[in-house]
Amino acid sequence: MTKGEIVLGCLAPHPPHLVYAENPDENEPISEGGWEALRWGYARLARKLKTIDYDALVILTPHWQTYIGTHFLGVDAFKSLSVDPIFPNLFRYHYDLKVDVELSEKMCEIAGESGIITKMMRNPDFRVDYGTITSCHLLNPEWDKPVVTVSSNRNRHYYSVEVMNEQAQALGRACRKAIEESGKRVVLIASHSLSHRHFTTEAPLPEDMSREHIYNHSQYVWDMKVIDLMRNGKMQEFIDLMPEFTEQTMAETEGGGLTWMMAAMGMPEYPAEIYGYQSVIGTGNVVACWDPNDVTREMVL
Ligand code: 2X7
Ligand code: FE2
Repeated sequence: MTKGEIVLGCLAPHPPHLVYAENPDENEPISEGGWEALRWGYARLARKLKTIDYDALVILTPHWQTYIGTHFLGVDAFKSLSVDPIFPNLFRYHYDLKVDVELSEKMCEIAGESGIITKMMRNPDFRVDYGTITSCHLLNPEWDKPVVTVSSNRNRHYYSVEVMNEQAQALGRACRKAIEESGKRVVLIASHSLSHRHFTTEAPLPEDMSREHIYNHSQYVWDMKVIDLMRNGKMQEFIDLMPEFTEQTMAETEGGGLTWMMAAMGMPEYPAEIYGYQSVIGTGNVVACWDPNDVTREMVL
């Protein structure tokens, strides 16, 4: 069997606002648009994905939180209505997705063998989290590839960002080994924002762009610092700075997505492709990807 590989890694933020702004058939509320810098960036990355041959999307999301170990989706398909608990006014999405259970089981098995506490999630009525739905919708609106969602273990809350950072790297290395043994070509997704201070009140019209801005300047400066590290292929340095960045900006990196993805990809030293940066209700969001292929890697922004 040919060795499997990670063919792309995407940092894909999941504010449900971005799906709302697109007005896809699957989502009930109707908008007048908004957050174009992110949506146009996402559309360009989605076009790149169409040019890549891959078997499955594997996503780690901070909105599936597990307190004992890391869980993996373990049912062939999920179909339901996802209503965002905080923004039901803008996200009521009818999803219908397929899962690569074979790959999911392999990752669960190898992670378990490496000492990580794991569990397959076999409940057919499980409600898939909106991080998975939003990032996957924006990267692949056709939903024509199977997905594996990996939960976010709450190491950061039980212990510290430092412990999260170590555990997520161990999980990343285990997932890479599982992907290689599976023989599959896989796209990884770290589903989250960067700095994460929210507004405390919402604009009457959620898509009123005259009200959208980063929460404060220090959050912005931190976001630019870490994007600069991405651009310059200094991901080990970013992972080393993760505790400071995450604590000072309340960053959604706390769920482990980026740390997991970078460890799985062997801490890239090549530049990330940057597709767009914008705030959503004050949080900082970048759409970026790491393309291990020197021939197809581009300077986007
Ligand atoms: O989950 C989110 C998020 N990460 C960022 C912004 C807005 C809403 O939800
Ligand atoms: Fe989030």
